[in-house]
Amino acid sequence: MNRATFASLALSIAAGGVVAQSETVTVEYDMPTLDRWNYPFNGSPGTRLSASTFGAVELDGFDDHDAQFIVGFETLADVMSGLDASEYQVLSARVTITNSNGDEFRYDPTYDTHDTYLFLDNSLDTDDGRPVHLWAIGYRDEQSQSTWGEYSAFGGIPDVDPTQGARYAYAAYFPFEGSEAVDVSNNLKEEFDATPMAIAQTDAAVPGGFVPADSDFYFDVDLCQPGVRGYLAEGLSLGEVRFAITSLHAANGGDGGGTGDITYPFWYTKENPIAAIFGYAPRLKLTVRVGNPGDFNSDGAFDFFDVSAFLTAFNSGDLSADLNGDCSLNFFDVSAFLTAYNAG
Ligand SMILES: [Ca+2]
Ligand SMILES: [Ca+2]
Ligand SMILES: [Ca+2]
Ligand SMILES: [Ca+2]
Repeated sequence: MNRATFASLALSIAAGGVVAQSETVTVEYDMPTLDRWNYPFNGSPGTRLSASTFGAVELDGFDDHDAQFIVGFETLADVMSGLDASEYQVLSARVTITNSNGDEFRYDPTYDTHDTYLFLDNSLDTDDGRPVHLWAIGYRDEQSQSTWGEYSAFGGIPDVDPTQGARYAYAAYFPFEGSEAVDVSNNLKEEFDATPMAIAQTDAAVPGGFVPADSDFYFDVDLCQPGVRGYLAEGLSLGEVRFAITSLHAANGGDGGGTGDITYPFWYTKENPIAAIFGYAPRLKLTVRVGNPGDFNSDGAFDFFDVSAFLTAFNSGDLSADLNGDCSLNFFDVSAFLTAYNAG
């Protein structure tokens, strides 16, 4: 965002409480401002050199999604914070992470339903490997994004000792638009399926095959899942966008305890010196239209070119024209555009 535009945005907010024009901003961060291994038995949550994800499958007293990885990206310096969530229309978002361990876990690019985890030997799984999920974050016990961070305590009083249902910040999804964030940490015990906002994809392995070390996995956020755009908008309004990453690879060996070979991934954190050198830390690329979408081409003026750009996007099925956020294009979007345009 150039300084002049930023100043005029600020002026228009001061004047009327709403931004009377828009700016389309792409941010690209090669490192998070927050990352932590969100695991109950972890004395150094924010400073580990890697964060594993695995599941405590069939273990009472532990969350199914036992070892979670939390990443956050501060956007304050690039995207104006503090606006109403409706003033942020996220157009695309990609999170990328890189595994540090080689040939220990298998790649699965598709969702596995909860019933496929019923036996630890994976005998009910129809495709080898387990997917890695990207989720929103929900908070319990009065915690929030504003109070809970990289070095905060793991959690409070568990539902079942020693740690089940205790984590302050949990992987979450929104079953329908307008829903509260629902904890997915125990979706096996509670026998439900939840759709993540993305499943990790990589070009470095074939589905079912072992993954070599230092492979990039990217999550292209599905902005059409209920609640996802609202969640990202709220993060941008707070000045930081956060995600939870989980997988339900069985917790054999290493961090996960027990015997046997490690079969789950480890992800580089920003604290890892190798990650800093080679660019393996969690990354985010996000494009958002900030402000009044009536200024559809984000040039600061409301004129014929906005109408034309909107109609072109609308007619080509481009979801940037989906102004009411329901992922379909129809009369309601035209109406929302005209309302926004006339307010400009
Ligand atoms: Ca699968
Ligand atoms: Ca599978
Ligand atoms: Ca314009
Ligand atoms: Ca729509």
